[in-house]
Amino acid sequence: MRRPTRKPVDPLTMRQAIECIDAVVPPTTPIFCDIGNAMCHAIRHLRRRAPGSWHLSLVLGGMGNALGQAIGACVGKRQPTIALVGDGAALMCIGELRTAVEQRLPLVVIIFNNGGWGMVEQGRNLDFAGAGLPSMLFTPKARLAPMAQAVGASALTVTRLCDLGPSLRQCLSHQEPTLLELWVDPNEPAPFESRRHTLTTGGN
Ligand SMILES: Cc1ncc(C[n+]2csc(CCOP(=O)(O)OP(=O)(O)O)c2C)c(N)n1
Ligand SMILES: [Mg+2]
Repeated sequence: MRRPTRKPVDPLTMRQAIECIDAVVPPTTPIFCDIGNAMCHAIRHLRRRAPGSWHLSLVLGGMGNALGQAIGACVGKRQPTIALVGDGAALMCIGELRTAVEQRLPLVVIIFNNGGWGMVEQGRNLDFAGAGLPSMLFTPKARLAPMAQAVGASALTVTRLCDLGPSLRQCLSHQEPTLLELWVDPNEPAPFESRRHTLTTGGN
């Protein structure tokens, strides 16, 4: 007997994920965002944030800052707080989650796992195609949910858009540190054309 052919499921995109986060997370809930492609989508597609609830550190543009900032804010106010972090940035700072576990903070860390340094990979393909630079994708892809569990946090992994809203609500109601790992499309371009224009022309 022939098996019915399954329709392939489209991969979750960062844009879809950010729009869903914006719809589910209350506008006054603080969101701290790291550097990377998810940041570009968040700048463009987070639309419901109340004044003072959206934080992005672009002073030096260093990766790995959002988790520590979200922990600090959460220690101060003890309210549900979100960190948006790429898989590359998460690998730089995931151990800090242990502090949130010890302090029992209502922190939700959302990881956008596209399997590498997506922003740099996109720049490499746009500006240095054929220049022989190595790929910025990770081999193998890292899995962040087990790392969160290893330091005592709860963790969920989501691969489909239809599961994101319910999983995010579950994390927000948990009142203890949770990591929500999203497996997102590694081929989705980030909307950073205007930034690229500024970098290549000096803004002229
Ligand atoms: C400490 C530090 N090292 C390197 C960079 C350069 N950099 C900017 S974005 C980026 C990749 C980010 O990867 P990831 O966190 O996975 O986010 P993605 O772009 O894949 O969404 C790198 C290496 C930086 N901004 N900060
Ligand atoms: Mg990445």
